[in-house]
Amino acid sequence: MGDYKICIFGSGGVGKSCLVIQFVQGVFTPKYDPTIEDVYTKTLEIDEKQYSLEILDTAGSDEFSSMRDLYVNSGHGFVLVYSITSQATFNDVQRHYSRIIDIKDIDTHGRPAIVLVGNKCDSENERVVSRETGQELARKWNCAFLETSAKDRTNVSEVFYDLVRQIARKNQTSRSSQPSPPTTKKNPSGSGKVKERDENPFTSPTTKPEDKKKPCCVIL
Ligand SMILES: Nc1nc2c(ncn2[C@@H]2O[C@H](COP(=O)(O)OP(=O)(O)OP(=O)(O)O)[C@@H](O)[C@H]2O)c(=O)[nH]1
Ligand SMILES: [Mg+2]
Repeated sequence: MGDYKICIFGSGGVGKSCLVIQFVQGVFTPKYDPTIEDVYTKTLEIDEKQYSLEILDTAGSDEFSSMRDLYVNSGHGFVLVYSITSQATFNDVQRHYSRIIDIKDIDTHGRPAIVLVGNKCDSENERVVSRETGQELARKWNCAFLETSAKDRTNVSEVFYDLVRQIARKNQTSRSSQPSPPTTKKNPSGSGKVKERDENPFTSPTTKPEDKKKPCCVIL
């Protein structure tokens, strides 16, 4: 089973948490509750293979920090999110990309697996970033691009499926970038939020509260 660590980056309020929660739990949360840092897990079956994802949902308000550099170092794939209703968030996503490229050893491992996401595509009347502008940036970065709506679940699963496939392809072609072997989790078959704030969010997951436990979720 592949064990993949995925980081979600983007400005505050673009919908990072809503995208992850919609993907993992299948619900939309209209109330804005700024994230400090959360890790979610989900088990997927894609192309007849099992993948265990650890998804790190970061704080959009945080300035770049050494913690963030640590996430980038240990992450296998990245979702860079802006809102189609905010030009500033589109500009910010380019700073996140530059940071990832600075930290990852591209000469050794090639370009990291990335999906550029323009969220809130349900809010067409508030759109200020055109689809073409997003596509153009993704072409420049040579990465995947999707417009999503966490609200109505448009393209939400597709983001993570695409990323997992990218990581799997990269691992096939480069043995040196193999992800770490599966670790024993306290909720091994679970699907949900597993921890909040920790020294290294990817290395020591704690059991999530009992009342939030979900049964194993496998997407076929
Ligand atoms: N219309 C619409 N609203 C959305 C969508 N996704 C998120 N929102 C709303 O945008 C606000 C911010 O969403 P969050 O998911 O908390 O944003 P975030 O990027 O995690 O923000 P930080 O945790 O502060 O970095 C909330 O009020 C959400 O309900 C979407 O696809 N469409
Ligand atoms: Mg959040």
